Amino acid sequence: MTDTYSHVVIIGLGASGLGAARLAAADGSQVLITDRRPAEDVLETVNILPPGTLTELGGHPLIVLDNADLIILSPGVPSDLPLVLEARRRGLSILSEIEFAWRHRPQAPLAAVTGSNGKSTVTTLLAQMMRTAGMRTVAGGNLGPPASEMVLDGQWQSWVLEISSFQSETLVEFRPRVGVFLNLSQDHLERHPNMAQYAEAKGRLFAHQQPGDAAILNADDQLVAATVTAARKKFFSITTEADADLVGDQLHVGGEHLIDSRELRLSGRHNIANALAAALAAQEMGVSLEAIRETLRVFSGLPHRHRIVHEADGIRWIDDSKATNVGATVAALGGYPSRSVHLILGGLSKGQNFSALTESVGRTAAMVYLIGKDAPALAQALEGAAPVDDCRTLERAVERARSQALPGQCVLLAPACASFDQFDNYSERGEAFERLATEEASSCR
Ligand code: UMA
Ligand code: ADP
Repeated sequence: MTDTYSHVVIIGLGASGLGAARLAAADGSQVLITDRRPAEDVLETVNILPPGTLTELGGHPLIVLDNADLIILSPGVPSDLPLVLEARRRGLSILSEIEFAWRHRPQAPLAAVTGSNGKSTVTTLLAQMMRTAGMRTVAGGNLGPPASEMVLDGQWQSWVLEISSFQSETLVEFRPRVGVFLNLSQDHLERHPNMAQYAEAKGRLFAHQQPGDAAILNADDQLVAATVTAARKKFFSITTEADADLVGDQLHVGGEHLIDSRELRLSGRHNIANALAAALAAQEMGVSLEAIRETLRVFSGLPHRHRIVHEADGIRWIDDSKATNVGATVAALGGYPSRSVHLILGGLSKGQNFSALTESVGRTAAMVYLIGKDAPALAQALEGAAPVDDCRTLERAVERARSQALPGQCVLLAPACASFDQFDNYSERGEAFERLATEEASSCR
């Protein structure tokens, strides 16, 4: 039975805040929602709030806490926000939106997926495996829809949630039956003060698991493998023997043959790791090996994650716009021959140190084209590793790559950066890339 609260204050009027407001209103709570943005910027969302919802916009005055008995945080709200610090000082209950939602369905079988990269892919793949096995399963969380909207929808038996570090940072009792930790590389250091705290935020997902639960961990990532949890640990690896592993081209789970990697529709070695992680998690959720295999034979991945979007004159154009951190770009470059990639990099660094790019860019890049605000930091990190052309815009980068690329090579957008300096989001950046690649190619014929 969910705790009921009389006065709920929600911080942040985005997708999660709106979902939480609807769910709290359905519980019968009086809801107040506060956003730092002024009314004119959030009017559209205000208009679809449940009737009777109070709003405090254009800032977060402490007075909103006066009658509150629960504070719900949107993921984008940092836990050192003065309003949150004051709520803590007053001893008020504080929950993240994801935990607020989970507390409405704590008994429903839940798999939760975290890591720096591959979360959306594995969340979607795992949910698809469960559906192939006949389960009524929904997927959401960080990849959307917000968990609160999933609870309101209610037409399901089991769920798979993608959990970001922003969401796990403040988890209190959240307990997935199966937790998956894919990998850890630098990301979101604009929010987490250092790697240790970023890792700790991710690790909280496993903190309340019990021995009957399972933690699916990457044996190839030391920090991930050492995750502290009371759950049974199951390991996956693409380099060594593990509960799910790769021997030659063959994927195995629990000592049984699963599939030949050449049968997978997903490409890249990082996606073999994702397939193994999803397979282990699916088994723990009660999915048969046959249903896992069947799903792996048809699942072709999500848009903007290392997908070929155009091929002309012997040159492949690959959109990996979702490679918004160094780890994803290094993974993307994993399978390419020496000096064969025309690589487009740049955007907002999010506090990352780019030196980890040097080895793989040096090995695979024929040329690097830089775009966006943090191009100077990238140019500095890559000095001497590969020839660099500062193009500033994606348009110019595509034009330059088109003129330099040779048959047999590829043009890869895997920017290692966020897109917000020049685009609304990574999807818009990926769509622009595909459009420019196609237009450029046809106008040059
Ligand atoms: N806001 C405040 N005060 C603050 C900070 C933010 O009022 O101090 C307000 C903003 O003005 C804005 C609202 O909060 O109106 C935005 O809230 P939010 O940033 O939490 O975003 P949502 O729209 O609720 O979307 C969130 C996730 N966003 C973030 O974590 C930044 C979405 O993930 C997620 O899909 C959605 O919840 C549903 O669960 C996006 C994301 O970029 C895709 N995630 C990051 C990532 O994947 O790397 C973590
Ligand atoms: P997330 O939800 O964690 O951002 P996505 O599945 O959306 O993960 O993929 C984000 C980026 O990471 C894409 O560029 C994708 O090609 C890359 N990627 C996917 N899986 C992995 C992995 N296991 N290791 C490293 N990079 C990966």
